[in-house]
Amino acid sequence: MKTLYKNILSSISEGRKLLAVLIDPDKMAINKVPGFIKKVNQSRATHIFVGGSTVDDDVTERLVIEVKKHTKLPVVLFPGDVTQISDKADALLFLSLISGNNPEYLIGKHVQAVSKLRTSNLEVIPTGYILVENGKQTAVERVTQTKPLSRDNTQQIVDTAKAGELLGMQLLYLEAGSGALDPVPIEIISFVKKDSRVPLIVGGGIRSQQQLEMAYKSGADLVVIGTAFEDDESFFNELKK
Ligand code: 1GP
Repeated sequence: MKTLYKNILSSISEGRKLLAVLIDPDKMAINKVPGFIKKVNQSRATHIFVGGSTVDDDVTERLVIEVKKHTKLPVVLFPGDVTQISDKADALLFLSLISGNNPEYLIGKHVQAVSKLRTSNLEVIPTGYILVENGKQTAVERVTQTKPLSRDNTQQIVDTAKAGELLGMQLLYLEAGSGALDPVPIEIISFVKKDSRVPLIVGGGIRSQQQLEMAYKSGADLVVIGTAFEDDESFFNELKK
């Protein structure tokens, strides 16, 4: 049943905020999965995202299978590349990097993905992915050869998000980049939220409960956190159910 997007919409209408724990298959050994997922299950996390900028073939699928053995939370692919698409997950963020001008990440990779998606049961969710400058170069920037949008040009970010919505994106993702020095500024989150009608995901550089709450308060519907859990799993203790 393809209910993930519907569930996101119902959560928003009921005022429930969502939290995704991001697992990078490149950084998580399979034998660490059970212990890690146990902590995820005890936390307020509502989704597990799986993906990374550079991941070897088949690693993602093995990880997804192992994760699914230990949780009922939906597993959503957040792929850095076509090779990270696995039928074993529940859904796929079909990311279009609308902040950049690289056709490969606007449409090229998507065309390559179709032969896999045509025969899969994955719920495919078109997502406008917007990279916002954070103070240092991120993996997304390096891999996609695109520049992030300047954090000083809020209007450009708001217009980019709106253009994504008008193109039919069902989600918008404001991304500061994995391990960002500074998360997406709260004013930017709030302006984008006010101007758009689709659910808003925010991620990159969020390391504290306070930053998480600020992101929610300014309009994020779903926050993604990866590095903070990779660096210190005790962060889960602050985010208990
Ligand atoms: C990265 O938005 C995600 O693509 C999460 O970022 O790893 O900094 O939490 P962090």
